[in-house]
Amino acid sequence: FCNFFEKMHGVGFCSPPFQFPPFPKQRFFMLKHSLFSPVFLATKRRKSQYSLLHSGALLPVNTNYAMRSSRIRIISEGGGVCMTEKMSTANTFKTLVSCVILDLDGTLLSTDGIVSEVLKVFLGKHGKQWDGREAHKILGKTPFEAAAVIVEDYGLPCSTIEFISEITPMFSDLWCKIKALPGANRLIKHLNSHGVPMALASNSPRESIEAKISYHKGWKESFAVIIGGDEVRTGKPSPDIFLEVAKRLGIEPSSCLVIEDSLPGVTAGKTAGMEVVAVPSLPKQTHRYTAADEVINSLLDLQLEKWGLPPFEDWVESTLPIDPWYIGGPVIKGFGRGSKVLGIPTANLSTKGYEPVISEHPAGVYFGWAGLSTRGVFKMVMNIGWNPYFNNTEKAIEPWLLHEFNDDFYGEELRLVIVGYIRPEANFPSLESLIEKIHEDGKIAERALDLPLYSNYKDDIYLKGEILNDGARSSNSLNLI
Ligand code: ADP
Ligand code: RBF
Ligand code: MG
Repeated sequence: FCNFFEKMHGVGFCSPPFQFPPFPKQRFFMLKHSLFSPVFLATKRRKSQYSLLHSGALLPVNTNYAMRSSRIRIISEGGGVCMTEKMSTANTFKTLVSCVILDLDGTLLSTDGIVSEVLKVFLGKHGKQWDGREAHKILGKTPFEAAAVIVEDYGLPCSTIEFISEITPMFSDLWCKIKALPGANRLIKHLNSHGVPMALASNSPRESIEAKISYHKGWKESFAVIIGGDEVRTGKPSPDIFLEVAKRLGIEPSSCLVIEDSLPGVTAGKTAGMEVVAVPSLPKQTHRYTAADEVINSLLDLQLEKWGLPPFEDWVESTLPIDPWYIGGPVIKGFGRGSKVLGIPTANLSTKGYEPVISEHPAGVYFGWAGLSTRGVFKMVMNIGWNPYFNNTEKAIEPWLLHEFNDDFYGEELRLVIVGYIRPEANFPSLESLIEKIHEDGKIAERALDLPLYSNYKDDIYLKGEILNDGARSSNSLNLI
């Protein structure tokens, strides 16, 4: 059992300040409590009274913890399973799972861009214009349902079947271009290396799934089960696909964790009785996902230990190393908000020509090195996104150079190499709390950039080199992680 706990949570029991001898002679219980997520370890003292020993995350000290709260429950006793009579009915804690079921389009693959590309061309031929705002209407639907929506909304002079037969070859030609979303390869490799069973459950036909994943090394072999929309009676939001996956894996639905980007997918997972993490693929949609057990911003933010799965071990001092990417150009005027409102100046770059690079990276706080042609190389922390506190309409980059300058440098060439990730973009209850958080981000970046892992990039020739015609050097590396 000790080994089990250690394996599941990647932590040693007795590491200070959690010294708690004598360990081996005790019987252990794994407990879950809504206040101390996710899991902690206890020994039984008397009837219904436990001593907390160690948590995977937050537990402050080894306190005596009586089973006074109705929200505490025993998940596992000595490796077996036992539930207390006081187990809460409130859905405030997360359940331990033993497998992960992944959706494909929009969850592992960045399919949205291809969909827009095809619809732009097709609708253009018919004198219509694809309106990106329609995207949410087709998200997560079966190909037939999605096609029917478009035929109807655009009043196309063809049947849904005719429409499908025209656009299917257009899609097939582009499948080789679909990139893995940031964090997708990292997740697959991690679960693989820990022997956690994985399945793929998509509304796409089985044949399209196979074709799409064939361009991604190691994916097909990673899934114990793959099920397409054409292999069950009804697609998502019906639970059929997920229930069939659970059956074939031989795992109870309640022990399955579904990861989904679309609303129909979330509904399907919940109806199947599974735990569901939503990773919305369209911006500003979080509020629609209330049915999910958790909503995260991107796969980079997935905390597997919350579900009793082995945690990622690649975070270094509150930062996640990413494959570096590059962006640059002359500094332009922004909203004039940075220094005036926040006291934190951010040197804005034009997003023109960089839209694909920017859309590829999830909204969030990143850091790296900034080169200014005549001034040198400086540490930098930045935000990518819509600044929820100010609710911008365009996704933008806001780099704050961690250095005091005596004057402005508008018009100067700024080059950035982005090497790590800190956190998702968030909203804040007050301006003060936003400012405080940005300063905290600055400190994290400042410290991390001294680690050899990140400091080596300070000498990257891109930061000091000649001005290239197109500014950006390489953009697609994040999805390698
Ligand atoms: P804007 O909205 O025009 O970007 P800001 O108030 O955000 O205005 O200020 C950004 C400008 O301040 C930059 O373009 C740059 O010229 C200057 N600046 C001075 N110090 C810094 C710094 N440490 N980081 C970023 N920009 C700085
Ligand atoms: N704005 C937000 O609304 N939410 C954030 O989480 C957020 N994080 C930031 C982190 C850093 C390191 C920086 C430099 C800025 C961040 N901002 C955030 C953006 C801030 O709102 C922006 O710089 C101003 O709006 C200036 O235009
Ligand atoms: Mg600015």
